[in-house]
Amino acid sequence: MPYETIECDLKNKSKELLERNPYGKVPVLEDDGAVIYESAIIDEYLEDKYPALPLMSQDLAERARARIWVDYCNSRLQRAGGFVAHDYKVEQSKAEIVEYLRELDAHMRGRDYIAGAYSLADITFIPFFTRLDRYQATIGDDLPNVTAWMKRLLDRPAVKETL
Ligand SMILES: N[C@@H](CCC(=O)N[C@@H](CS)C(=O)NCC(=O)O)C(=O)O
Repeated sequence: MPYETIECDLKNKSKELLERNPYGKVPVLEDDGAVIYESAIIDEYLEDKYPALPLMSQDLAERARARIWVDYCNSRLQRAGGFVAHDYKVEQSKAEIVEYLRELDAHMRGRDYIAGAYSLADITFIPFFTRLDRYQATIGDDLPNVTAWMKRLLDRPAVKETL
């Protein structure tokens, strides 16, 4: 690290992007000749590459719990958010987002982070929290535990630097 950032025009995808990611999506990480896509897999790659700064527990069950929440974020919350952002099944997807946020609020009661210590699972939710407008989502007084968690994440110095 640090890595050079290259912006991509997703409405006019470049040959460079399509050659690196057959899904034609960002992010893509290119590192020492390795090309890696899918954000959860990029996260795991960086976790493996930089063990001095661990963002996954050594405890196997806690690692599995963290991965379950990564999957929850990507296959539910972000999926529904993506539908809203792309004007597809908007009302149904907004209702799903409300339901997921309620579930998360119940889970976050009494917790600082989603799966034990701060981990890749918490990090996975940050892009959703920073794009609430895009997903037509609101996180208000009815979701006190998610509100507190979101603030806790967005207040972290390393996260602030990226906003
Ligand atoms: N599952 C993928 C989703 C990536 C994704 O949907 N990226 C959006 C931008 S936030 C994108 O590239 N959209 C362009 C498209 O779908 O054509 C990941 O986590 O990396």
